[in-house]
Amino acid sequence: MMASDNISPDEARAKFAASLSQMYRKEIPQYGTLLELVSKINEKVDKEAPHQDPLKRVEVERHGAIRLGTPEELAMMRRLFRLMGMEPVGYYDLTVAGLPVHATGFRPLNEASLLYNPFRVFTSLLRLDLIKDDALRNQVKKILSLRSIFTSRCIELIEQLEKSPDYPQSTVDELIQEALNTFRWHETSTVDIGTYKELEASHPLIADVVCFRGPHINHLTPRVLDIDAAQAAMQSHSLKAKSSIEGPPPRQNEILLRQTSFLALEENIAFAGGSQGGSKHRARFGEIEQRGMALTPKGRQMYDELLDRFNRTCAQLPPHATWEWKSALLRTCFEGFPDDLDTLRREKLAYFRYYVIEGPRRPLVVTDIDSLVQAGCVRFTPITYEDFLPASAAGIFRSNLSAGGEQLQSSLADKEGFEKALECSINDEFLIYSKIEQSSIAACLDC
Ligand code: OOG
Ligand code: NI
Repeated sequence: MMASDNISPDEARAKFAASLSQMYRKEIPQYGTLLELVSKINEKVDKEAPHQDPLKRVEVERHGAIRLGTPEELAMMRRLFRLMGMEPVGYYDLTVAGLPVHATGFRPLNEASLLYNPFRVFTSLLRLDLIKDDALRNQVKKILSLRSIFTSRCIELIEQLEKSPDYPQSTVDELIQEALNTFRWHETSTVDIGTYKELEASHPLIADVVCFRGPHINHLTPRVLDIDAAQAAMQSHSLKAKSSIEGPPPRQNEILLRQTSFLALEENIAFAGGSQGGSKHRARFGEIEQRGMALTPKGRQMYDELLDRFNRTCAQLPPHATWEWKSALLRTCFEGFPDDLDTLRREKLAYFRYYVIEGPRRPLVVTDIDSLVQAGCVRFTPITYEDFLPASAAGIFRSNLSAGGEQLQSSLADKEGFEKALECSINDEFLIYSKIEQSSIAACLDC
């Protein structure tokens, strides 16, 4: 194969994201409606006000989510995603929210790749160790051991591309087509209705992970530049929007991530062993998100504390408390979180990227970046948050699963266990943002 036929992992990721989006649009027409309304809002906001990321990036920006059953499935998924330039970043423990899963986000690491296409996948793994009933756990293990979520050709291609110094377009195209099979929806469960009901009763999430041939993509999320407008638009397009927006309140300078979704569809499924129908499954939904700036550990701690205060106060509100009431409360709780860029920067609450401005004269003695900022020869913009939020993720999970299931009592993070399954370590999100900030500072000082 000639070298000119090679494509890059970034191109592979962009192609894969586009193919997946096309497939999901066919599977879930409401996702198409969501994309259209988001596009219109983004165009309008882009015309009216400047924002952090170029519209070209925002327009293709999506995240998806899958739920895996075994360590082997996770390890192979990691190998597949690596070929598309996506690495695991962040550990999300969802047991705190009563969900028997933990997760990571696969995403590109460097700025150029993020700009090219920031596609990311929230990937959770079932915590078999948390299924207390021995018989049930063994049954789950047995069912999962009988499935293979990747086609054998997909695995062959992964192995071939891992060894090859080349990245031929035709091989990558074939890999993408094979990989799509892993993410598609299967109407027929691999188990009979009795087993399905039993697993659903233990936890609806367990039924969703265990009873199908593969980890159907359960949502694809476009990025919107004004989530409050999008929430209203969803309602006027008869999409059953979740009542509240997860994450921080609206601000002048957006932080982290705000998310909302339309509720999971109730889909008819058929069962193995002859019984066709008889149950509905809720797993697949649509979500939108607005991304703000990445916070430092100090900023993140402040965010977590304020959100915690909001949740505690919310728990005391009467049951008829409306979303308007709660969102006013959320705003009040966050009043103490500075909302101007310079304070956020000086107090080291958020990460920034610094760049040199042509024109103003540099001070004779440059001691640090602040002296350059004060002299007006360096400016800064916030770095976009590229990851997820565990509390928001839990809220999204919960509003899209059928009610029921035993509540877990414990909060048992097991990052080590997750990394063992992954067969590599998870990247630290703070370190990634901090490196981007530091190298931009070094470049400005060096100038
Ligand atoms: C994942 C839910 C979490 C997000 O954006 O935080 C998520 C799932 O339901 O599998 O997608
Ligand atoms: Ni999501």
